Amino acid sequence: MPKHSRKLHALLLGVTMLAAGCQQPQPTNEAPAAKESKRSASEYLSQPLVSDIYTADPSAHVWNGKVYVYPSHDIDGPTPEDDLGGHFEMRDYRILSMDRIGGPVTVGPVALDVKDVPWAEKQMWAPDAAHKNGTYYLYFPAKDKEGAFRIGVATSNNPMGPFKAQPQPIKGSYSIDPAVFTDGDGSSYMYFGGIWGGQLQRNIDGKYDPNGSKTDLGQDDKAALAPRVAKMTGDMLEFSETPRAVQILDEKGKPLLGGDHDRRFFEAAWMHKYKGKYYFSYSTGDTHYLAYAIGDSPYGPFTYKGRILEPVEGWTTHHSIVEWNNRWWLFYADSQLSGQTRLRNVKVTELKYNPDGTIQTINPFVTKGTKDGAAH
Ligand code: FUB
Repeated sequence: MPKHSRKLHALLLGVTMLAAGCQQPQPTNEAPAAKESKRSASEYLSQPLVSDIYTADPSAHVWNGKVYVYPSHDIDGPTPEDDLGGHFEMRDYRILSMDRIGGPVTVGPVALDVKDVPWAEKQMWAPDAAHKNGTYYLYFPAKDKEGAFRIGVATSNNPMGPFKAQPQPIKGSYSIDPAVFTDGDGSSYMYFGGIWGGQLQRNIDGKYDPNGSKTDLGQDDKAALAPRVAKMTGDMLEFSETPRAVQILDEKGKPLLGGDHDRRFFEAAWMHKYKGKYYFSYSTGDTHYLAYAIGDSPYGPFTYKGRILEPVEGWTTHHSIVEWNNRWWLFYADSQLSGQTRLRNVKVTELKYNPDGTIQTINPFVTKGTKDGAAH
């Protein structure tokens, strides 16, 4: 980018973030502008929540009136990009907090480092968190010493950490992207799984097969690989049952097929409840949509309803949905700050429902008639 347009880009970014009430970009040794996005800041629907570290996969929660975001902490590593996500080499977690959406964002110190997780070797991917009886639980996937993804849990009495990891991963856990949902009756459920680099296809019967397929089942005309759900034990540290398959059905009640890349589950599960219905949402991975399906029970089945977010800049798309101040918010991520798939930044925008409970699809870029959903 020529020098003058780089300056204009920085100016626009600052102005837009100020307008949104967000933190201004800070100079940093972690976020070099090695490659910048080709778009100007004003073309994006919303602006990065923080720019002094790279963040992705935002799992947001509202606790005691404050908003906490549990993201992946992206770093620039040496591994070349591949289809299995080897270039996502994250080694720790840092948590974000804000008193209000659109307000200043605090970036916490390291909350959990891979070196302090006895069973984990590398790749601290998308985490989530839960809160019960004064204890905060951080759930995270990481590769163990055999190269298999497992899901671990760490606890703290502070939502920002530091967290102390349990010595072993959750028994019976595998694959990636845990999302823990607590229902109105106090029962908690973990949704998880991801195909390709997320290894769901290498854990068909819950046992890791290092020689399994690299991508999916390779059966386009059969039911797609299903994400998993398991009820948590009362102490939130284990599964109380063998994980079950989460069925996502089409409008005729048939499971979505493996070849239906525009709609089938890939990774990044999230669950929220709206007007008594359960909304299971997820990424379609190689087609880059955030999609959702609605059901009557936390176990499903869920019927596919449509898209929440059109493709963002960057390969991955991952999100969470929370209610704050009587409105609903979509936390998501793109690659605006770096222009690189592996160095992402989290964002937030408002999510709206139609009267029939369907979700209005969001375009992450500004077109005529759209504006920054976070600027309130
Ligand atoms: O951030 C690493 C992986 O990329 C996550 O676990 C996936 O959901 C995708 O965002």
